[in-house]
Amino acid sequence: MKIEGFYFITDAYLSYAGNLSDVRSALEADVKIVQYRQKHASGFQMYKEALKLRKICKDIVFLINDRVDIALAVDADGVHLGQDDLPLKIARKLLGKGKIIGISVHNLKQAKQAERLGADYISVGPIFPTRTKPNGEKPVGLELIREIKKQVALPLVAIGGINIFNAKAVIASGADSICAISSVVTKKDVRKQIERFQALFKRRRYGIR
Ligand code: TZP
Ligand code: MG
Repeated sequence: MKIEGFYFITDAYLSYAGNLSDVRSALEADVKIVQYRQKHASGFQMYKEALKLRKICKDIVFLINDRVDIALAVDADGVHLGQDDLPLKIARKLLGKGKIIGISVHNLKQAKQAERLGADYISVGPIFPTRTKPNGEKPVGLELIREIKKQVALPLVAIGGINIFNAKAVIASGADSICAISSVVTKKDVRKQIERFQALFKRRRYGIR
């Protein structure tokens, strides 16, 4: 698959305007991939919200974080898995070949393994320190993006501590896509924030530094 530009992830706790409004703004900013991420809700609540988001994300890629069951229930386009979620092989068995599986990696070894096991894309992070995922891994830095891009052919989404000021360096390191949560959803004008990131990708597309 091809991933380029801003990758949107929901965060109902950090959000100023709420998930539904944020996803609408992301669509207005021409985002082509949205991930519903909700770590603290019941299956019922997740199902109801994911169903709503699936409906408004009908023309773009809509993924569910962690939960293969919710992805199947709302006919999402796939899932995004962490290293401690269901094994990729099992998720693939449950979802079938037609669905997208993305996986979070924190080092080169995991990136190579993701490719070997048939992931559709990888996310690499946290690139920089972040408070959004407090118990997450240590920051991996830009060097890991360059290293992985040299050795792994999968589309790469960079995540973690990315804001409009450091995003240019992340893109220059070879990231196909970037995700920023707190620097986007905490703001009043989510669309405008995302458009600033999108503009950086447009510049790269046209070879402007
Ligand atoms: N995975 C790695 S870092 C992270 C996730 C979900 C959080 C990113 O949030 P922020 O606010 O953009 O640093
Ligand atoms: Mg996970």
